[in-house]
Amino acid sequence: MSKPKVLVARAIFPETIDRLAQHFEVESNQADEAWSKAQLIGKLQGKVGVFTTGSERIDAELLDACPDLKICANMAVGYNNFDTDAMTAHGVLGTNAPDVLTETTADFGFALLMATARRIAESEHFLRAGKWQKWAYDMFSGSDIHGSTLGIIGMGRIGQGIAKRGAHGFGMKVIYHNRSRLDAALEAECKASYVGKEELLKTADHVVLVVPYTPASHHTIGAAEIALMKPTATLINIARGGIVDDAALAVALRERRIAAAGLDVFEGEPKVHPDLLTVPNVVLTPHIASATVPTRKAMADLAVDNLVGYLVNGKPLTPVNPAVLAPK
Ligand code: 8YV
Repeated sequence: MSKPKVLVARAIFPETIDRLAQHFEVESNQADEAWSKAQLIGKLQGKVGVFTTGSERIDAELLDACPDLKICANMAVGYNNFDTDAMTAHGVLGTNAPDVLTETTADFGFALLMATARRIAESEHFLRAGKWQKWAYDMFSGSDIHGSTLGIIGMGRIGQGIAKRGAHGFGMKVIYHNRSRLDAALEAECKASYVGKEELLKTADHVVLVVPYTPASHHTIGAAEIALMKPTATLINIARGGIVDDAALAVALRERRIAAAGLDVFEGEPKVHPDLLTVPNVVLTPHIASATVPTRKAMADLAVDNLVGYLVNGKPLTPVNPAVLAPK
C-alpha cells in the first residue's frame, strides 16, 4: 500500500525527515528554497499533511487550492500564520508546538532583558569599534534588574516562566496584565500581582511582551502606550511582530522617551524597520528565542508526533482548532 504524502515546507533536522519517512512519502525542502504561495500550493497537490514553521501562511486561498490537505502541523507555539476559521471551514486541522519551548523561551526573554537594561550589545559594539580609550564613571550605565518592577503583558506559560525567574532569581516585584487573571495558586507560584494595562505601563521598570498575535493584540504597544512608560524603562518584545508599532518605538527610542528596547520579533520580519537599525539603544535579535538545539528538536518532534498522531492514529496531540475533530 502506498504511504500518505506529506510536505515539509522548510529545511529541518535530517532526523525529522527520517521520522516522517517511516510513515509517509515525504517531499522536503532541505535546500530551504523560498517558495512563493503559488509554488507552495503546487507542492501541496496530493499531500495530506504539511509540516510548517511560522512563515507559511495557510489561508482560504491556499486551502481552496489544496483539496487533499488534512493537517498543517506548525513547529511553533504561535500559529498566527494559520487562518483557523478558514481551516476549520475546510475541515483542515492545525496543530502547534506548545510547552516544549516554554523554559528556553523564558530564558531568552530574561537574557534579552538583561542585555537591554545593562546595555550589553551597545557597549560591545563600542568596544569592537575600538572606541574604548579610558574608563568613565558613567560609561554605559544602565538600569538595575534586581529589586526592580517587572511588568509582564501576556501571562501564559512563557510569561509565567519569566515571572518566576524575575521574582525568585532576582527579587523583582512582578506585576502582570492578561486577558484573564491567573488563579490564586498560580499567582502565588509566580509571586505576581494582576494590574490593569495602564498601571503596568506606568509603574514597571521593565515591560516584557509575551502575548499571542491576533487582530485584537495588534499594536498593543504604540506611541500612546510608550508615553505612559517611565523614561528609564525598558521594553522587551519576544511575542510577535505587530504587537509593537515598530515605527513609533524607533521614534521613542531616538527621543529617549524610554531608555531602551530589546526586540526578537519585528513587523514584516525578516525585514526590520530601518529606523530601528540606526538607534543605539535597542538590542535586535533575529527571532531566536526558542533557538537551542534540544528545544528546536523537541518542537520538530512534536510537529511530527502531530502528523503521525492524526494521519496514522487519528489522535493529534496539540490541535488548535479541535472543532475539526468533532464527530459530524
Ligand atoms: C519559532 C516562535 O521558532 O514558537 C513560536 O511561536 O515564535 C518560535 O519559537 C518560529 O515561529 C518558527 O517556527
